[in-house]
Amino acid sequence: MFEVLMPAALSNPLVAQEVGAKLTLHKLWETPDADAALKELAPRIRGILAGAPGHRRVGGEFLGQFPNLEIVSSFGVGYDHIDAKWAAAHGVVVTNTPDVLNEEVADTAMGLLLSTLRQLPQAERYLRAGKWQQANFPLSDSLQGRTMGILGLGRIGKAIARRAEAFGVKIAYHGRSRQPDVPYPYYATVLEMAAAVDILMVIAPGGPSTKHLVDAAVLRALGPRGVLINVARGSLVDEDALVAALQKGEIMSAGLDVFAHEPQVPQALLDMDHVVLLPHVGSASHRTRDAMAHLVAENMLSYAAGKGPLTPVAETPWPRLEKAD
Ligand code: NAP
Ligand code: 8YV
Repeated sequence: MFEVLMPAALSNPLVAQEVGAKLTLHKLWETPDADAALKELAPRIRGILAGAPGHRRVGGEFLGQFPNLEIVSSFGVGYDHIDAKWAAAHGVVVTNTPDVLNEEVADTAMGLLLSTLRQLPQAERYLRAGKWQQANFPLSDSLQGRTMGILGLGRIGKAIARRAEAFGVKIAYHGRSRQPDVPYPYYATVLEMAAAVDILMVIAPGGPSTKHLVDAAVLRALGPRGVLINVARGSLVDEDALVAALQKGEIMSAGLDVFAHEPQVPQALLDMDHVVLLPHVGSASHRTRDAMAHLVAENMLSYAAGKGPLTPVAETPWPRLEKAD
């Protein structure tokens, strides 16, 4: 029997329903004494259903408790909360939920960008406060005539680029390498790209290799008409530097779906009326969250049936690489 552990409840109930219908599923948070239950279950657990960022960190210390662990199936495409290198070194496959959320997150990114530039949330608050009776809402900035630099032109970055092009926005991009089949100008550093654009769209993975890629110097290079949109992870942006740049007018505005210490949002950002702040809702529609949940379950079920995982992450390719002697 393939026994699976769900350490914490996922926001979408489909995962537990679909996995629980076919495999033995242990919901740790429902047990009265989680520590005792963990000790007793640990040797039998072959699969773990993990939550999204903001949920508990799935590091080697946690995973090391399960001597017969084979697969961690995680809800979300970003897996910076999972120690995938530890998993690879211990023969554990990690899966995520790529592609099924591309269009939703790209829609959210464009909505956030338009909201930030055209001040749509502020205009709505103005109307509701009855201020329209006294005067029209002030004129806003515009998306037109702008150039967007995309930090991370991957699956979601490309879906954002397609949309931005349809809005008449020019595109540039930065990643670790130039993509030969991409028509947009490539910049080898974020700093050079920020100096050449007036929208910086952040949609690269989180984790140590991208920590604070957007720092004070990048924000200064983006300039006083510059707008930062972050729909990736809070860790990519130096949040203190961002607050300072906004306070000093070194950039014009920001639209943020993600933060350094979710669900905490710095008071300084909450106090600013010219930024737009969302509670990490990039993929958060019923349709897309159901598609993600289904893929989490399918990864586990396919693996347990001996057919291998559907969407393993890069660090744990499938079939497993042979170890060199
Ligand atoms: P993806 O297809 O893997 O694309 C990631 C892109 O980032 C690639 O183009 C990659 O290009 C670039 N990149 C990776 N490491 C980099 C580095 N160190 N420096 C510069 N660029 C780097 O990923 P995706 O599916 O588009 O998802 C991107 C991220 O979006 C996820 O990891 C997740 O954190 C975030 N996300 C957020 C939400 C939300 O709700 N707000 C929803 C979904 C996803 P190179 O390989 O050339 O560097
Ligand atoms: C998460 C995300 O799934 O996929 C990601 O990387 O950030 C989101 O889609 C969301 O945080 C789930 O709670």
